[in-house]
Amino acid sequence: MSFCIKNCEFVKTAADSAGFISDGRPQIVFSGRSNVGKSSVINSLVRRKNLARSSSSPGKTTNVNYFLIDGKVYFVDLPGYGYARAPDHERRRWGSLMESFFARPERITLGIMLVDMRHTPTRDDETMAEWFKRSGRPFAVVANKSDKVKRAQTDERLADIRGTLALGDGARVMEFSAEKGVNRDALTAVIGEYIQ
Ligand SMILES: Nc1nc2c(ncn2[C@@H]2O[C@H](COP(=O)(O)OP(=O)(O)OP(=O)(O)O)[C@@H](O)[C@H]2O)c(=O)[nH]1
Ligand SMILES: [Mg+2]
Repeated sequence: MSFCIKNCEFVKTAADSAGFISDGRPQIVFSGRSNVGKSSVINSLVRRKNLARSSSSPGKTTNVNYFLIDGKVYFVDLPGYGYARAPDHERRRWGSLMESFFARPERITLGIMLVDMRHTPTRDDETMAEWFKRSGRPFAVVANKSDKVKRAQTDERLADIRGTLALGDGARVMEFSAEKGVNRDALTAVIGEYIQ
């Protein structure tokens, strides 16, 4: 399968819980640190260069952005976290936005948690993994930027990510490269399992 066969579009940005969408369509929820490649991964999955980026003008990056794919499934771009220079009030805003988002976990069809494959997940990543675990909803960890990792280090990097995030054996961790398209079809298939 593939996404965005007919059309995909940015639908809205939500600054608080009043703006969250709950219309019964499945929602694939992407999260990760600032700069990890959330927008790039979404663009890679829909095979468009600019779908996700086009909506992320400054000031909107700390909101929840919704994209509607072929009229039937939402890709939800959660605001990036862990930006070192973010002012305190922005960190607090991020925290309360996430709290209200995860307060209704039944909206989450599948979580896609992105980490940078090159690095050990940060404390913020661990916190994010906790949000997903506590939600009780299925989620997969996607290790992006695999094109920057040497082949010989793949297993070690994936094991480190699995260990640091304390993921159970059943949890899915996959390497990915939005830049090179590595595992694009595999991730498309994983998402496909949840939106039939
Ligand atoms: N080498 C490499 N670079 C990547 C990959 N994916 C994204 N990037 C680069 O990483 C940078 C950040 O990508 P974005 O997609 O904007 O990241 P983001 O997580 O959406 O960032 P924010 O929205 O600011 O939180 C860009 O310079 C991308 O070109 C990848 O798979 N490999
Ligand atoms: Mg982005």
